[in-house]
Amino acid sequence: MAKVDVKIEGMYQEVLKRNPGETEFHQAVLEVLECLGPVVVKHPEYLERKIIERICEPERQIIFRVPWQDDKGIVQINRGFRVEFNSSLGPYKGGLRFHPSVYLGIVKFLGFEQIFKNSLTGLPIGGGKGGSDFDPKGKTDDEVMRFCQSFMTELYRHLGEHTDVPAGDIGVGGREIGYMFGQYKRITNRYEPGVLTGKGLTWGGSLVRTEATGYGATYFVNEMLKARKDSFEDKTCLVSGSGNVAIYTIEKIHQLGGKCVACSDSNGVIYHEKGLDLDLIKQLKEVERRRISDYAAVHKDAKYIANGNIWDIPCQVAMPSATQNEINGKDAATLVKNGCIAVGEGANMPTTPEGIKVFLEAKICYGPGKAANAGGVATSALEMQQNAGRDSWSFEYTEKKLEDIMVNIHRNCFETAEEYGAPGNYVLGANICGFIKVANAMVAHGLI
Ligand code: NDP
Ligand code: 2IT
Repeated sequence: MAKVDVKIEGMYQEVLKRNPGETEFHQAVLEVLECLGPVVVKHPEYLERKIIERICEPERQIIFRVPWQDDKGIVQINRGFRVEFNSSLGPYKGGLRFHPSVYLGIVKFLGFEQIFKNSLTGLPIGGGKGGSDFDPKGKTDDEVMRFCQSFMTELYRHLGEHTDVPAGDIGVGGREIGYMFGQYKRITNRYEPGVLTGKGLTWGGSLVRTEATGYGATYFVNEMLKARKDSFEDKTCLVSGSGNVAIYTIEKIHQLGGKCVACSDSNGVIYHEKGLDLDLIKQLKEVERRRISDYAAVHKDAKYIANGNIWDIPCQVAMPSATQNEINGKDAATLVKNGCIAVGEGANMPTTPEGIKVFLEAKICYGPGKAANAGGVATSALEMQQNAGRDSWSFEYTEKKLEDIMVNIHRNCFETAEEYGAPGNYVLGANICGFIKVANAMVAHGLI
C-alpha cells in the first residue's frame, strides 16, 4: 500500500501518542490514512479545517462499571464501553460486542471503521460502537439477563433514536437485545423501538436484519466476481466463524450456487468436502448454543480439526466472518497459492496489513470489511426507518433494498478506485468514498 503522505504521517504519529497501547485502533486508523494522500491534494480545505485530526478523535467516550450477580450470588464486575465517534451523518450507530478481549482499543477500532462503513451505506447514520469484557460463554440465560440489565442501567441515559442507536456484534444477538430493550423500556417508561436495532420481529424488529450481514457480504463478493465476468457457480468457499455472520454467509453462498466446505470457531475447524449442512449448523449454534465440534458427531464424513487453520484448506472464495486479524500475511499467501480468487470480509478488520498487501499485490478480488459487511448496519437503518414510520416491510422488499444497497456500495468503491488511479483496489475505493462524505458534512457543520 502507498506510503503515508508526509502531512498525514504527522497526524498518524499524533494518534499513536494520544492513544497509547490501542494497537487495533492504530491499525484501523493507518489503513484509512494511507489512502487519503491524494484526497487532501484535491481538497486542501480538509487540511485547513483539520478534518482528519478531528475524525480520529471520538466525539465522546463513555466507560462504566457493570456490577451483576451470578447464579451463585457472587458479585461480578465488568467494564462497559460506548464510543460515540462521529455524528456528522446521523445519530451514532453501531453494535455492542460482549467478549473477554474487549477493551478501549477494540471498541475504538470498531467505532472508527463504523464511521466510514455507515457513510458507504448512503443512509443517515453516524458511527459508534460499544461493548463489554463480559464473556457470555458458559453463562445461563438468567446471568446474561442480569448482566444486560445492569449494562443498560448505565447506558440508557446516552441513547435515543436521534442520539445513539446500538445493535449486536460478537456475543450480542436477539437474546441480549431483548433483555436490554426490556430494561430500557422499564427505566424510561417509554416504548421506543428506535433506540436499538436487531429487535425481535414481534416487538419492532425488521425482517432480514438477522440475515443481513452475511447476505450483504455475499452480494458484495458476487458483485466483485461479476465485475470480472465470473460468479459463485460451483466455487469452493471457506467461511470462518460459525456465528450470525458466518451462518447467513453460508446460506447465501449456497443460494448463489457456491459450495461452502468449512467453517470454524475459536476451538477448531469443521471440514465437510461435500458441502456444509447448514440446517445442522443452525440447530447447533442458534438453537442449542453448542460448539461446531459437535457437527462431526452427526456427519461421520466431516472432519473436525482441533486448533486447525481454516485458511490452509484450498478454496476459490474466502469469507472471514469471525474476528479481527484472523488472516495474517502467511495465511493470505497460502490462500492465493491455493487458487483463491476472491476474499470478502464479513468480519471487521479480519486481515492484517501484511495480509492485505498480499491480496492487493496478487490482484485478486478483495472486499474490505467496511464495504463488504455494511449490509448489517444498512438493514439496521432500514429497521430504524420502519420504526419511525410504525411500519413493517416484507422479507422480499427488505432483501431487495439490501441487495440494491450492496450493489451501490460496490459500484461506488469500484468507481472511486478508478477515479484515484487504482482500478480494482476496493480498500482505496472504500476508504476514500466513505471518508469524503463525512469530511464534507464536517466542513459544512463548522468547527464543532
Ligand atoms: P457471533 O458472536 O454470532 O459469532 C462470532 C463467531 O466468531 C463465533 O464463531 C466465534 O467463535 C468466532 N470468534 C469470535 N471471537 C473470536 C476469536 N477471538 N478468535 C476466534 N474466533 C472467534 O458474532 P457475529 O457473527 O455477529 O460477528 C462476527 C464478525 O462479524 C465480527 O467481526 C463482527 O464485528 C462482524 N460484524 C457483525 C455484524 C452483525 O450484524 N452481527 C455486522 C458487521 C460485522 P467462538 O464461539 O469460539 O467464540
Ligand atoms: O459491525 C457492524 O456493522 C455491526 N456490528 C452492526 C451494527 C448495527 O448497528 O447494526
